[in-house]
Amino acid sequence: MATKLMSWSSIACVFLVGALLQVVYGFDYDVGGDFGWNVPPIPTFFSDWTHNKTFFVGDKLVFQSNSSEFHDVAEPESQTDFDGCVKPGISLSTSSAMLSVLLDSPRRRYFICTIGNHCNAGMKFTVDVFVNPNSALLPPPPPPPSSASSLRFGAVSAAAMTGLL
Ligand SMILES: [Cu+2]
Repeated sequence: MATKLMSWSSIACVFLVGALLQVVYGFDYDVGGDFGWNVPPIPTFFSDWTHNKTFFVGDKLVFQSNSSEFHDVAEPESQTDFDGCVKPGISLSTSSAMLSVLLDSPRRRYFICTIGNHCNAGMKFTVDVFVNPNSALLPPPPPPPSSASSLRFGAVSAAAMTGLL
Protein backbone atom coordinates (compact mmCIF):
# COMPACT_ATOMS: atom_id res chain seq x y z
CA MET A 1 0.00 0.00 0.00
CA ALA A 2 2.69 2.43 1.06
CA THR A 3 4.85 1.53 -1.93
CA LYS A 4 1.90 1.97 -4.21
CA LEU A 5 1.23 5.44 -2.82
CA MET A 6 4.89 6.30 -3.13
CA SER A 7 5.10 5.18 -6.74
CA TRP A 8 2.03 7.23 -7.61
CA SER A 9 3.49 10.34 -6.02
CA SER A 10 6.78 9.72 -7.85
CA ILE A 11 4.89 9.52 -11.11
CA ALA A 12 3.00 12.72 -10.26
CA CYS A 13 6.29 14.37 -9.37
CA VAL A 14 7.93 13.36 -12.65
CA PHE A 15 4.87 14.59 -14.49
CA LEU A 16 4.96 17.95 -12.71
CA VAL A 17 8.67 18.42 -13.35
CA GLY A 18 8.07 17.49 -16.98
CA ALA A 19 5.28 20.03 -17.26
CA LEU A 20 7.47 22.67 -15.65
CA LEU A 21 10.35 21.95 -18.01
CA GLN A 22 7.96 22.17 -20.92
CA VAL A 23 6.89 25.64 -19.79
CA VAL A 24 10.47 26.83 -19.40
CA TYR A 25 12.16 25.12 -22.35
CA GLY A 26 9.35 24.40 -24.78
CA PHE A 27 8.27 21.15 -26.33
CA ASP A 28 9.73 19.32 -29.33
CA TYR A 29 7.10 18.12 -31.77
CA ASP A 30 7.96 15.39 -34.25
CA VAL A 31 6.12 16.63 -37.32
CA GLY A 32 3.65 13.98 -38.43
CA GLY A 33 4.29 11.87 -35.33
CA ASP A 34 5.76 8.45 -36.06
CA PHE A 35 4.94 8.88 -39.75
CA GLY A 36 7.38 11.77 -40.05
CA TRP A 37 7.78 14.37 -42.78
CA ASN A 38 6.94 12.19 -45.77
CA VAL A 39 4.32 12.08 -48.54
CA PRO A 40 1.16 11.34 -46.53
CA PRO A 41 -1.51 8.75 -47.28
CA ILE A 42 -4.18 11.48 -47.36
CA PRO A 43 -3.83 15.21 -48.24
CA THR A 44 -5.17 16.36 -44.85
CA PHE A 45 -2.69 14.23 -42.90
CA PHE A 46 -0.53 17.10 -41.58
CA SER A 47 -3.39 19.50 -40.88
CA ASP A 48 -5.01 16.63 -38.99
CA TRP A 49 -1.76 16.21 -37.08
CA THR A 50 -1.76 19.86 -35.92
CA HIS A 51 -5.47 19.82 -35.15
CA ASN A 52 -5.39 18.83 -31.47
CA LYS A 53 -2.17 20.69 -30.63
CA THR A 54 -1.48 24.14 -29.24
CA PHE A 55 1.91 25.51 -30.18
CA PHE A 56 3.70 27.96 -27.91
CA VAL A 57 6.69 30.24 -28.33
CA GLY A 58 9.76 28.16 -27.44
CA ASP A 59 8.39 24.93 -28.89
CA LYS A 60 10.24 23.27 -31.75
CA LEU A 61 9.06 21.45 -34.86
CA VAL A 62 11.32 18.54 -35.71
CA PHE A 63 11.08 17.45 -39.35
CA GLN A 64 12.34 13.94 -39.98
CA SER A 65 12.04 12.11 -43.28
CA ASN A 66 12.56 8.53 -44.35
CA SER A 67 16.02 8.07 -45.81
CA SER A 68 14.40 6.61 -48.93
CA GLU A 69 12.48 9.83 -49.64
CA PHE A 70 13.80 13.28 -50.55
CA HIS A 71 12.08 16.33 -49.07
CA ASP A 72 12.72 19.89 -48.03
CA VAL A 73 11.07 22.36 -45.70
CA ALA A 74 10.08 25.82 -46.90
CA GLU A 75 8.08 28.62 -45.38
CA PRO A 76 5.68 30.49 -47.67
CA GLU A 77 4.99 33.98 -46.33
CA SER A 78 1.27 34.22 -47.00
CA GLN A 79 -1.90 32.18 -46.96
CA THR A 80 -2.19 32.68 -50.73
CA ASP A 81 1.29 31.28 -51.37
CA PHE A 82 0.59 28.44 -48.96
CA ASP A 83 -2.73 27.60 -50.62
CA GLY A 84 -1.10 27.66 -54.06
CA CYS A 85 1.99 25.70 -52.93
CA VAL A 86 4.15 28.58 -54.18
CA LYS A 87 7.82 27.85 -53.58
CA PRO A 88 9.49 30.63 -51.57
CA GLY A 89 12.96 31.87 -52.53
CA ILE A 90 14.65 30.21 -49.61
CA SER A 91 14.11 26.74 -48.22
CA LEU A 92 14.85 26.15 -44.57
CA SER A 93 16.39 22.85 -45.50
CA THR A 94 17.18 21.25 -48.83
CA SER A 95 18.60 17.86 -48.06
CA SER A 96 19.15 17.14 -44.38
CA ALA A 97 17.26 14.18 -42.99
CA MET A 98 16.38 16.12 -39.86
CA LEU A 99 15.56 19.75 -39.30
CA SER A 100 14.51 21.50 -36.11
CA VAL A 101 12.58 24.75 -36.38
CA LEU A 102 12.16 26.98 -33.34
CA LEU A 103 8.78 28.67 -32.98
CA ASP A 104 10.30 31.96 -31.84
CA SER A 105 7.39 34.38 -31.87
CA PRO A 106 3.60 34.40 -31.61
CA ARG A 107 2.37 34.35 -35.21
CA ARG A 108 0.99 32.07 -37.90
CA ARG A 109 3.58 30.09 -39.84
CA TYR A 110 3.26 28.06 -43.02
CA PHE A 111 5.33 25.00 -43.89
CA ILE A 112 5.48 23.09 -47.17
CA CYS A 113 7.71 20.68 -49.02
CA THR A 114 8.66 22.07 -52.43
CA ILE A 115 9.92 18.84 -54.00
CA GLY A 116 7.89 17.51 -56.93
CA ASN A 117 4.16 17.50 -56.26
CA HIS A 118 4.56 16.78 -52.55
CA CYS A 119 2.89 20.00 -51.35
CA ASN A 120 -0.24 19.35 -53.38
CA ALA A 121 -0.15 15.76 -52.14
CA GLY A 122 -0.43 17.07 -48.59
CA MET A 123 3.06 17.94 -47.36
CA LYS A 124 1.85 21.28 -46.00
CA PHE A 125 0.48 22.65 -42.76
CA THR A 126 0.10 25.84 -40.77
CA VAL A 127 0.77 26.44 -37.09
CA ASP A 128 -0.54 29.26 -34.93
CA VAL A 129 2.06 30.05 -32.29
CA PHE A 130 0.87 31.51 -29.00
CA VAL A 131 2.59 33.04 -26.00
CA ASN A 132 2.53 30.42 -23.25
CA PRO A 133 0.34 31.82 -20.45
CA ASN A 134 2.45 29.87 -17.91
CA SER A 135 5.75 31.06 -19.28
CA ALA A 136 8.30 32.68 -16.99
CA LEU A 137 9.34 34.73 -20.01
CA LEU A 138 6.16 36.80 -19.92
CA PRO A 139 6.68 40.56 -19.83
CA PRO A 140 6.42 42.08 -16.32
CA PRO A 141 2.98 43.24 -15.17
CA PRO A 142 2.13 46.94 -15.56
CA PRO A 143 3.39 49.19 -12.75
CA PRO A 144 1.07 49.79 -9.77
CA PRO A 145 -1.08 52.95 -9.72
CA SER A 146 1.01 56.06 -9.20
CA SER A 147 1.67 57.28 -5.68
CA ALA A 148 -0.17 60.52 -6.52
CA SER A 149 -3.49 58.70 -6.93
CA SER A 150 -3.03 56.69 -3.73
CA LEU A 151 -2.18 59.92 -1.88
CA ARG A 152 -5.34 61.45 -3.25
CA PHE A 153 -7.27 58.37 -2.16
CA GLY A 154 -5.70 58.70 1.30
CA ALA A 155 -6.69 62.36 1.50
CA VAL A 156 -10.25 61.56 0.44
CA SER A 157 -10.62 58.77 2.98
CA ALA A 158 -9.06 60.98 5.67
CA ALA A 159 -11.59 63.72 4.83
CA ALA A 160 -14.42 61.18 4.89
CA MET A 161 -13.26 59.90 8.26
CA THR A 162 -13.02 63.45 9.61
CA GLY A 163 -16.57 64.07 8.39
CA LEU A 164 -17.77 60.93 10.12
CA LEU A 165 -16.08 61.89 13.35
CU1 LIG B 1 8.58 16.25 -50.11
